Amino acid sequence: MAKAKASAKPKRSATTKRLVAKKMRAKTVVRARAKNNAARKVAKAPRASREKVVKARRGKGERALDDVRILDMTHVQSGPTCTQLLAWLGADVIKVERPGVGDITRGQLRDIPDVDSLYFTMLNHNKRSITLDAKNPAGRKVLEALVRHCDVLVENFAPGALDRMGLTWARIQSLNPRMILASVKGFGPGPYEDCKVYENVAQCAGGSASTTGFDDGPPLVTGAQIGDSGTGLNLALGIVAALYQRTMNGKGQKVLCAMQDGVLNLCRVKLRDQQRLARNGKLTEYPQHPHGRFGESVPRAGNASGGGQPGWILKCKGWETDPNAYIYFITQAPVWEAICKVIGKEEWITHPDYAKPVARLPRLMEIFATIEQWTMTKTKFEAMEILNKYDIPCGPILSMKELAEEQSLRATGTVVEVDHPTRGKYLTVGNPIKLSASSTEVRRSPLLGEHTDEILAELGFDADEVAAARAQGAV
Ligand code: CAO
Repeated sequence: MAKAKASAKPKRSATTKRLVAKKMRAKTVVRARAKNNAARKVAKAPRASREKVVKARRGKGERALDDVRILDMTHVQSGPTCTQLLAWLGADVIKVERPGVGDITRGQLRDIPDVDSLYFTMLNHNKRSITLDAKNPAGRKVLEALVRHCDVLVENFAPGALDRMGLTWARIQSLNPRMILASVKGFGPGPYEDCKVYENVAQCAGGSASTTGFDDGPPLVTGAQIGDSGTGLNLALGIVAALYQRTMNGKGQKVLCAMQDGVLNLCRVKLRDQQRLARNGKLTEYPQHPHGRFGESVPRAGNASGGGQPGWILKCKGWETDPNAYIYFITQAPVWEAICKVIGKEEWITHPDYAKPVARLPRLMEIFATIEQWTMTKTKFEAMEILNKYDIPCGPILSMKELAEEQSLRATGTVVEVDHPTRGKYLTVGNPIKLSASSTEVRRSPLLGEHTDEILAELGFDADEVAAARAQGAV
């Protein structure tokens, strides 16, 4: 960063110097008073809550985001994935929920009556929960105290909902000019900006559904939550970038991640193909080539690889009864000779119709059918073992059951067993981002309002104020 030249600094007059010194003394007094007040609060608190107050103080850099406080006004999936990641990176995430109601997912897809659903628990680890009614004046007071207290406000309400709670950007900035306001919305500015959006709407509007599935079938949505969790990831990155920029300019800013944009970003290769199709009228690595027809838009390509190395999903031994006895097989050009040897088609190594990648393009389906004759004689794991010896890129189709039982994923903390006071033990997906100096400990999700008293005390509300707010149903 460029530093201002010393000579460029205007010289101070004696009066200015006196005023500056006075200001500095006043600042020191205010700081000392604040410090004493905080110390008094800790000293006055009973031992157990004193420990909580001390614990709640900002961290010491053991985790990447130890110093960051998040006001988490997210619900459902997209926003909660973002704040869960930030919590895993060390941020103190305070989740605000409506009294008696909470995040709607607490009660959705329940597998145990009256117990927080896996839907909720698996998206809200390592957070604290405070209940408050943002539309009640006493609740609003708490909310505004939280805005002053936190570094980032994350929300994914329907468009306009935050404003209706009184938290316009202007109000947020007047309360805390350093605040970063991070939002997920379905669409960015444009014709659909006011629409409510769920995962599959984003997949359809972002180009994923029109390019997923087989040519002779309808558009398909994918199981991966690219609209929700994908956008949550984008938002987390935006927040971290805004926090970094704030260290340089001292200012907050808005971060907006639209789910349509997030899905389209993940479908980048299909926009690439759209332009190739427009130029050449065909996509030679697609299964439609050379026998099918291409229209004006990128067609659904079944299981074709999205890149320059053709691939397909092939049956393995047991496919008749096991829906996941399949392997993804890539005919990577540098290992073509090895592939031919493994499947017993050595003549293809030099045959003019098969030797070069371009010659193979019109014959890909025939080539994969031949390779499949070989994979069908092996289980997917046997095939993996053989193919990997020759560096042939391939991957077994793993079921959720297999992933849940995979010990290597347990060892890395990618799949974690968590204990919960009302549901008992369950499995979750841990932090997919591994930092060497910021470890992740996955802690259970909070019960509804579990930390309300603790957080109100941290914000400086005394027992009478808390009782009054509670009597009004504000917290
Ligand atoms: N106190 C008082 N009111 C609260 C509150 C609190 N603590 N928390 C929420 N509310 C209110 C909101 O103010 C809003 O009220 P109004 O609309 O009357 O002002 C209301 O609860 C509901 O908010 P919502 O419209 O966001 O919720 P919804 O269930 O109707 O819609 C969703 C859900 C996801 C479609 C919508 O929030 C949305 O489009 N979000 C943006 C896109 C997104 O993130 N989608 C991902 C969803 S995961 O698949």
